[in-house]
Amino acid sequence: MRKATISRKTAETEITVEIDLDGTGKYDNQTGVGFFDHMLDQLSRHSLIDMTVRAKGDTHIDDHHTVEDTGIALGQALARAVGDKKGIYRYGHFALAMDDTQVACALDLSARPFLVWNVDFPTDKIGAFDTELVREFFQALSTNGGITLHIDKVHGINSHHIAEAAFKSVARALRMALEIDPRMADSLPSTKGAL
Ligand SMILES: [Mn+2]
Repeated sequence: MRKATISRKTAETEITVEIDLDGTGKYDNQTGVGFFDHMLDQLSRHSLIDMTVRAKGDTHIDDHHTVEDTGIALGQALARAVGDKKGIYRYGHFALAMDDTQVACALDLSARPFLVWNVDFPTDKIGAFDTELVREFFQALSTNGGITLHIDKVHGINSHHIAEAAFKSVARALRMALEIDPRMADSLPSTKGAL
């Protein structure tokens, strides 16, 4: 079963993440940060990873710790749930169009964390949400999930669309990478013998 639950508590946040990689995209995400919940819902829906997130953070300061630490917990859950990676496609990519915006993601479930982030936002805020936190989330996800993660904005002029297209492109790329390749059976998609 490719499932995992991670609970993580610090002085700044208390977070529980529960995922099932072989789900249907069911989600129940409550972080106290409305726009971020909307993004996590997209991540679940379009990756088909079932996802329940509960986060209580120091949002009286700002949303930074809550968003970053949710990325850490979600990355740890992904790494645990994917297990030994036998039979998976490993690589995923998706160029996602949303109205004015196109964001492209290419990723490798490599165990070699690396974030390439070529995304700029025309505004500092989406409602009350700081746009710079989108990068913080994907940095934490990459580092803790062991993901080589490249995200490029091809074009786009609306910050809400740019953030949402980033989450959706990563979701679809993750779906591809996590899928079981029927030609790979029990073997590992690497010539090194380990991932
Ligand atoms: Mn939206």
